[in-house]
Amino acid sequence: MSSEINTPITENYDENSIQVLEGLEAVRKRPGMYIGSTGERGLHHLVYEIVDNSIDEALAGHCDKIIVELLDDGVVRVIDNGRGIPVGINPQKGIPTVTVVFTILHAGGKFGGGGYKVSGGLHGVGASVVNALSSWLEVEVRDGTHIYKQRYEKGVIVTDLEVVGDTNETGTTVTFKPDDKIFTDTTVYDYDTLKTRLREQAFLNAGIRIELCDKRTDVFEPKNDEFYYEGGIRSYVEFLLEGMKKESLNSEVIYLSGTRGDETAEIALLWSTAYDTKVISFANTLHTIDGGTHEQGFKQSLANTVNKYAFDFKHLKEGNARLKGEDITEGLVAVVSVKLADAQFESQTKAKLGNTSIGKLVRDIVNDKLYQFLEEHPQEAKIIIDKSIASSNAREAAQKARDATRNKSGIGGKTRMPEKLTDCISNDPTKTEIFIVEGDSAGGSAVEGRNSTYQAILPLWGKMLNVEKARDDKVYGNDKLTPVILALGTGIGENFDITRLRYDKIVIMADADVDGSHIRTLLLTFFFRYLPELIETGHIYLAQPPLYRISKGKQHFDVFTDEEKAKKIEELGGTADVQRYKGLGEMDPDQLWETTLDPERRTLLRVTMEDAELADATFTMLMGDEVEPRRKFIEENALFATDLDI
Ligand code: TSJ
Repeated sequence: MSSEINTPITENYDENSIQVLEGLEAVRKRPGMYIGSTGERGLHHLVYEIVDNSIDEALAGHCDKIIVELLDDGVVRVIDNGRGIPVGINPQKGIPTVTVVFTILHAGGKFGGGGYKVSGGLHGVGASVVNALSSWLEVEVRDGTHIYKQRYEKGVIVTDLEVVGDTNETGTTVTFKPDDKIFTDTTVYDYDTLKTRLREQAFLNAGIRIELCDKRTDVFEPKNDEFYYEGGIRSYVEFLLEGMKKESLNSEVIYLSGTRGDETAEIALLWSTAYDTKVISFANTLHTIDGGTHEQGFKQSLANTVNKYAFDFKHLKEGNARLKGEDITEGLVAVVSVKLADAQFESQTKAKLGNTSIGKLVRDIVNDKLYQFLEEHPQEAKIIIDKSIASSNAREAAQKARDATRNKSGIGGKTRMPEKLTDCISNDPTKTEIFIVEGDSAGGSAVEGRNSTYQAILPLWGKMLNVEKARDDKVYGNDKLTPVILALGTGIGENFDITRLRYDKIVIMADADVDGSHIRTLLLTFFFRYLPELIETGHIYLAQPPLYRISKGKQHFDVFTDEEKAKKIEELGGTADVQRYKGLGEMDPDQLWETTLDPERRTLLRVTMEDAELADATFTMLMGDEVEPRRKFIEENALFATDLDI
């Protein structure tokens, strides 16, 4: 396409008009090529294309407010308070620049030399595409003096750009109606889809105010949201954390940023109590779902920096293994946002960044500034490193458990059973029960007292674990839980297969004292982290051994709490014999059967995911480095235990 300098404007215009029609005709013929799809996604994409232009204006420092309105009849309006799309005649095309923007393919943002430095894959090129795919579109430009207006239908100019009034404001308003001949699936906008995207844009562009307003008269309730985040991606990380319903391990979000040439990178991160990792990355505010050089650079340098710091400051000793990337990223919540002039996107979905120079910038920033942060915040550094070490221990222990419980004899073979298991006779997994019992003596009574047809007994830990000594390695670091996995038959991790579960009910049976409570916490945490399916499918239970036997004459009542005790005594007229049950270990087999094992008389509590999550949080607290909450927990529970000992 050559622009011959000396050709008359009119001739040029005709030539261009033909190109215009051909260009926009191509968009209408193959809309998918320009907006990805003509389904719901494509429909929403039209809004993003338009809003992106206003965001570019904001990034250039000329706009701080963007409003998106959903109107009746599928119409959308986008309003900004920028400088207004230029209305002067474009020297190359001989028509107003605003008309160029809406009628010539790939013209937005980059025209006339006054365009923006930073432009993403599709940024600022989409106005003409949106125009072509709209049954009508109107643009209004306010330049501080006049209000200009132009209307198009299916991309074709139907009115010249004309002055329709005066104003002392500046800005651009675009109103359009997506063509239902193109968007045949649906032309109804989903408020929440737009909300999510616009909020994301507000996080990525700190200080821009973006408002979304549902003005459709047929919607159930008018909706309105405004997004404005002074903290930018720092706020984003806080928002993500809130959504995960987890707590931060760091006192505040760590923020790192840097610029080299026309490339900038910023990173916000913290560690949470979660076990998964949430890292999301953006290039020129486009979500790079498949990551790319920036995200990879971040993860690499994060692992290097934490390791370097850990060795430099003797958290790890010479000869210790390096912390693995996956252990360092456990619980990590991070947003990586880069801006660069010439973004190259790879992969099928065009959602993976390919530029190598930005990867290097990110690495340099993390290596430098995160290290510096760790040096200046030794307490935060210790939290991060302890978390990584705990993750590493847990991962190794899980691997051990997996190896130990792998059914080596293959399909149809007999699975090795743990030595201490006293199994039941039945092998009907819809009727059988296994009681995981604390301590050998309780195990002995349970074996004698049970119904051997369908009740199996597995005693754990001959001698109970001491709360304070039961650190991670005691729980996972050796093979203490292997018998449980072996007995259940399901395997663990990638070998997990619930159809091989050997029991219908898995019952944790522990005393109502501090050690019992610890063992419950520990087993629940174990199930929660490694066998959550068993909780989700309702197979895990807690036995409720009674606390007191209340007798009056020949009548006996077992009660489980102090409140029940008081109530029962009152019912019996204020006087009764009260016998306190000692620990499970001291019950005789008959008592154990009557109170805790017999389905007719016992109370079982089915464990929910919420219960287990709570146990997990308690466990983390107990195992963590913070002495104060642990001491408090032990004290409170010890108090409860002394109460029983009266
Ligand atoms: F997509 C679009 F083109 F339709 C569109 C553009 C839609 C909306 C709602 C806003 C915009 C837009 C464009 N807002 N602000 C601008 N700014 C410019 O186009 C502009 C203004 C002045 C100068 C200059 O160099 O003086 C340069 C530009 C690119």
